[in-house]
Amino acid sequence: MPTIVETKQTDTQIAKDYVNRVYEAVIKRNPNESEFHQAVKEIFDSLVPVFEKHPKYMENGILERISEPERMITFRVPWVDDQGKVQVNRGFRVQFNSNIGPYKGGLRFHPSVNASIIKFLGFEQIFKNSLTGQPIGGGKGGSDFDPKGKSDGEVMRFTQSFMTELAKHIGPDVDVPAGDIGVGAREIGYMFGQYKRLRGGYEAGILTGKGVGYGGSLTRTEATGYGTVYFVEEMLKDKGLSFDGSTVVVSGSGNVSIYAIEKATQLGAKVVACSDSNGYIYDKNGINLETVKRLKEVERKRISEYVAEHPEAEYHEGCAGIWLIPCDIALPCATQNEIDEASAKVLVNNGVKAVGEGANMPSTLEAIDIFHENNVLFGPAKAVNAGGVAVSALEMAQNSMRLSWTFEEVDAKLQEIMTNIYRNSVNAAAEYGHPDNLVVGANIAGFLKVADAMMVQGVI
Ligand code: NDP
Ligand code: 2IT
Repeated sequence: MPTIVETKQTDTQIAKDYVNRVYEAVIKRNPNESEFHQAVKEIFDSLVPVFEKHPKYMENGILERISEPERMITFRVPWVDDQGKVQVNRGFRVQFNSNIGPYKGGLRFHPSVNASIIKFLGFEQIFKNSLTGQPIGGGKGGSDFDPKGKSDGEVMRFTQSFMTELAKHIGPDVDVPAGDIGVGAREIGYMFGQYKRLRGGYEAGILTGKGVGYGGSLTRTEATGYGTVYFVEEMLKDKGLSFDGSTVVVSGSGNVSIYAIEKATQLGAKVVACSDSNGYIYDKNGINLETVKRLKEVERKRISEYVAEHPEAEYHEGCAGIWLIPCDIALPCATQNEIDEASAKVLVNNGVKAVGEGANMPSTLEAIDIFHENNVLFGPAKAVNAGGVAVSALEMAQNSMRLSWTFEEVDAKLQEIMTNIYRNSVNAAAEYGHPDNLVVGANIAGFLKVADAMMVQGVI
């Protein structure tokens, strides 16, 4: 008779072997896609306790299925620049999982975009969207087009060409894109116009992040940044801490960063630094957000210009240096892998108490280990930044009902959603034997809902 302990070890080993086997198959099938491998590894490793407890998911091939996109579309995007020269970019849309709702996720326009980046983002989106409690599946898309330095006319011609192809694959009940890096109100407006023209009808729910004058939701612009701060405030509250009186560093100076800075400041924090891909500013008195908003949202200028108006502030070349600044709370809100092991160690040595990932996968796996080993409160991206897509789902709901809620109503719903995500992640972490590990908790809580839907919908 095996002892109980021996049986338990065997179950753990079976679960680990399963996860490792499927992970190896993912690597083999998707060579040279390091970002996708990283996102898969983080999630798969968290799920071992789930397979140990519920072998039915292994028997049903859930991991094999969930890690293979339902559909991946790539397409040519030709357009004509201001000099009359033909340019060609590549467009992508990954429709990763639709078991709990239509594919939902942003579009990224950045020269670094490739299949690996789109797949890591789409894979993460499955679990993030599940965590929101809203009926939305996982998708993501974008292009290697670089909006930087392009005229409005060039951006319009590119996005119209992009949408002309994408329109064949999306629909309000099929796949609903939104913004991400390089895609904001201007790009969504052009894409909405082109889709409407192609369809010959007004399908408001085809995109989210629309202007409030034509079907957009109040609070969507603020949602990711505000939601990030609401989530981190919950983490802090549990340990008797708060934003009030704290020193905060926020990387990036785009949509997520600006509204994270705004909400953290409203809650009594002093945000002393932010950045763009060229460098960072340090303003020991606290960043003047009105200047950053004007420079970035209106004038589309570099963050270095800030110091011309605020001579007391410093500008430093190189965006990674921002993590050298001592702070209580770090909110990486720019891009993937912006905090590596070395930066994580500096943050820890400087006494950071909490890290909340406003961007997608901003910390490397090694950096996350450093935070956990040093008892830093760590909020993972798919939980922390889920407020953006959650309000996108609320925008879809309002479009379906043909009505609009007030800013206060949407903000209250956002706060409730972020608190629920936090609680569900904490509870799942504890139930599956990793108390206080929100990476494990968020991954498990997000996974279970999708896996259960996959179980009852048959092998598809
Ligand atoms: P924006 O395009 O509005 O801003 C991006 C910011 O990050 C800019 O300051 C940009 O600097 C900087 N940045 C972008 N790429 C790099 C890079 N390779 N290296 C250094 N800095 C970089 O994008 P968002 O604010 O919308 O997105 C930021 C992050 O948040 C992304 O990871 C995105 O996936 C994630 N996210 C966004 C949501 C949303 O609702 N918008 C929802 C959930 C997550 P520069 O201008 O110089 O390029
Ligand atoms: O990464 C993300 O969650 C987003 N870019 C927002 C997606 C959305 O559909 O609002």
